[in-house]
Amino acid sequence: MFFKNVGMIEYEGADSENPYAFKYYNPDEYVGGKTMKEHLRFAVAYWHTFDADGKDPFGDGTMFRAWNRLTHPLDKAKARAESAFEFFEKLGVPYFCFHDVDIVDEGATLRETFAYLDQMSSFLKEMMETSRVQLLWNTANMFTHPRYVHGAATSCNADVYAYAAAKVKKGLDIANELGAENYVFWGGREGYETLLNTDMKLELENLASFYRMAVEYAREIGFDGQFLIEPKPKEPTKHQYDFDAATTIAFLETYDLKDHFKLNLEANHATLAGHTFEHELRVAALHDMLGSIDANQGDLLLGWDTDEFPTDLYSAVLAMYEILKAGGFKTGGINFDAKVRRPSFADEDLFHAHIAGMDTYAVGLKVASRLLEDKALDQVIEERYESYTKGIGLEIKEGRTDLKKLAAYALEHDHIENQSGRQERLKATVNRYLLNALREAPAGKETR
Ligand code: XLS
Ligand code: CA
Ligand code: CA
Repeated sequence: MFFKNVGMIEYEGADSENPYAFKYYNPDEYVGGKTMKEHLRFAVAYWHTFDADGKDPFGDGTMFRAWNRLTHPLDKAKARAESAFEFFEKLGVPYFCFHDVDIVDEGATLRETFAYLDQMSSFLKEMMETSRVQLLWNTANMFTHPRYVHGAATSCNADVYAYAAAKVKKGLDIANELGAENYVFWGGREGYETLLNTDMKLELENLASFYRMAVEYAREIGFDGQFLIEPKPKEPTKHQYDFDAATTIAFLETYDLKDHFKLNLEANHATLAGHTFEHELRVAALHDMLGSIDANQGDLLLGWDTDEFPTDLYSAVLAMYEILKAGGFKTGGINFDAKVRRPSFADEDLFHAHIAGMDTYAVGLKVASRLLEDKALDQVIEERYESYTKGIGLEIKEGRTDLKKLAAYALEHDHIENQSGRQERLKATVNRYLLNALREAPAGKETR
């Protein structure tokens, strides 16, 4: 046992002062026809929770986890997996996510790395069988090792491309073995530093071929999980190809890959791209490309990818509003791609952080569901676009007009009146629902 002082985390309601209890996340409570557990599909990220030690570019690690003290890679990896499953079970999350290098260190050769991965994949499979915790997604880390200095699937070096392909092949075998619901691509080194040394066309074509080969191999081995691409505009690379949802969708469309992928959207990546999280979710949903999310938040005062645990209730409401409007998660879920701050180095902080994140999204779910149920925001939108329900507007909407007809119409109707957008009123409505939901929270009532 690694977390001796922590028992099972239960729902105790908003009146509870127990720091080891959920105040809002009540897994079995029904919200709009489904339980919270079914809606939210929470996952713990292996890398931030079990691998990270708090080091930053200016300082050494501050977190000394018992499970990382062993020296042999496999001993360490197994201790880490045991601590991880103890954590998942105590927290009551249904899923976890990992990169290949998170579950076991790389060996001296690729062959040795694969042998380690095979052993750890069997080990995790056994743990999953007894615990009922499932794999939301796995991925290959193709950004940490110096070999990826020029990228992986967009590297100028074909040997690196082949190496990365081998890692993805192994990643898909593991995904298949463990029954992963999704397989993720995040291209932290897929981009460029300067156009002066970059053949962008070749790099993009190579990236498309890489994705296509992954789809083909998955089909060959019978892996039926969903492929996800996670956009991010920059960091570590100056300009990343999967910049944001719109860019990634356009790329997939250009190379005829769209049917095989959906997006894994991260809140902090949206803000780095100059978008709100809800913008990214809306764009993905419009194209039926919303797959899964990495829940976290950035810090406006810092401006980089700080990966903080989500505690901003307002943002969680707006995110859940988009997700519910899009029909909710299918293969996806809410992965906490978030890390405790460097000074929050105690093992118990990992629980406090996840409890905070899960409660935040539970509130988001409840409020968003109520807003949708009551159609609280719909009327303003309906009224705002009313001009397209009749007359010339309807002709525009139905494609029954042309520039000549519109010009003739405009000449007769050049005294234009606009209506207010009512932004502040809508924000106050969201606040009212949020505050009312918090007031009602202790009830935990069945609402199916
Ligand atoms: C880094 C990314 C990464 C992906 C998985 O910024 O968020 O952690 O989620 O490789
Ligand atoms: Ca992420
Ligand atoms: Ca991130």
